[in-house]
Amino acid sequence: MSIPFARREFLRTTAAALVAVLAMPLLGSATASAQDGITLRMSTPASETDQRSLSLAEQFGPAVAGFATYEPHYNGTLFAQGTELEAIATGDLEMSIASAQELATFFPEFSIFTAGYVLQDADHQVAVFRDELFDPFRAKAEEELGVKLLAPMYLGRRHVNLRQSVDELKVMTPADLAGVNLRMPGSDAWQFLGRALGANPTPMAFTEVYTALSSGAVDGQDNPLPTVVDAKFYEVTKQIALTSHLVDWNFIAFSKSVYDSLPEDQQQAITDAAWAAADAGRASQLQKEEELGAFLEEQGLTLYEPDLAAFREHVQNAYLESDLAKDWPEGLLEKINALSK
Ligand code: KDO
Repeated sequence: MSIPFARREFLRTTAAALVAVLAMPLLGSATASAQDGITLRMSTPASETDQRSLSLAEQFGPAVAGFATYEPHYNGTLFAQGTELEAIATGDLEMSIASAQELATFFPEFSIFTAGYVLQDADHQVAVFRDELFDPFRAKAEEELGVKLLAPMYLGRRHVNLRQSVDELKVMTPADLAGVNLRMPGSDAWQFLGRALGANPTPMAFTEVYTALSSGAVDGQDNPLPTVVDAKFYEVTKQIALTSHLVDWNFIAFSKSVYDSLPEDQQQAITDAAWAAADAGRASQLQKEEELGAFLEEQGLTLYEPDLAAFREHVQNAYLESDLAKDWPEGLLEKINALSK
């Protein structure tokens, strides 16, 4: 798969601009605060009650408070979903909760981390992130985009969440999703996953999904249970087919030029704080995933397990036969698989 022209052109000009930015003293990219500290603006489409937002606010913010002000912006109000990495690269933003799908729009090989049924669970994500196999990915994001990937955040097991009741449509195999208008986030990697599931994917920003579900503009969406609850999608849907098609993750993404401008002890504090937030967020998200099935059933939704073997086979074949897989480094899938316990 080739990089879309606009992204390619962006990377070419950004690489040149980065050299210039990195050579400059820090002027206003991380906005200087009154006491000479820096302000770290974090933009995310997630709400302030999302577990990743909460763990950053509770762990990261206080841990860096001695030298920086953590300033989160939720619900895509500062930068729209999918534009945050570009904003960090150009010096307009300091932090985001970035997805592998967004990184794949710049570096196609990241799509291996967006493929259905590859990452097995939260521990597997951490093992992959810490393994040397991840080093070239980290380096590419830093060197070519000016974005440091500090720590992996657990988003959770994505399932298919539909407006139709199970009497109208029961999803046991990918064939049952034929013609289903499934909202997926708006990038190629996400759209591919929607098609691999057997659905008809519609690109749409996260912040528009509730309205689209309630008006019937889409039949459904896919997200982990804690997101279905946090975004109140349960108010406008009737069922969840527990496909677990993607154990999804994000990265705490941080401006390399800001990071490099800080003394070593502050750099270390930032990295430690990011891991503390990621670890706390992972634990609470896992706990919510355990608990929320019962809550959703109380809200009147039907939750059930489809034919997982049929989904796994269909999704894995779609990836292996795709152009996406051509960009995956030789032997990497096997290395990722070997890290799963
Ligand atoms: C979504 O748009 O469905 C998604 O779950 C994609 C994730 O990568 C992440 O951006 C998330 O939204 C937002 O943080 C909102 O939870």
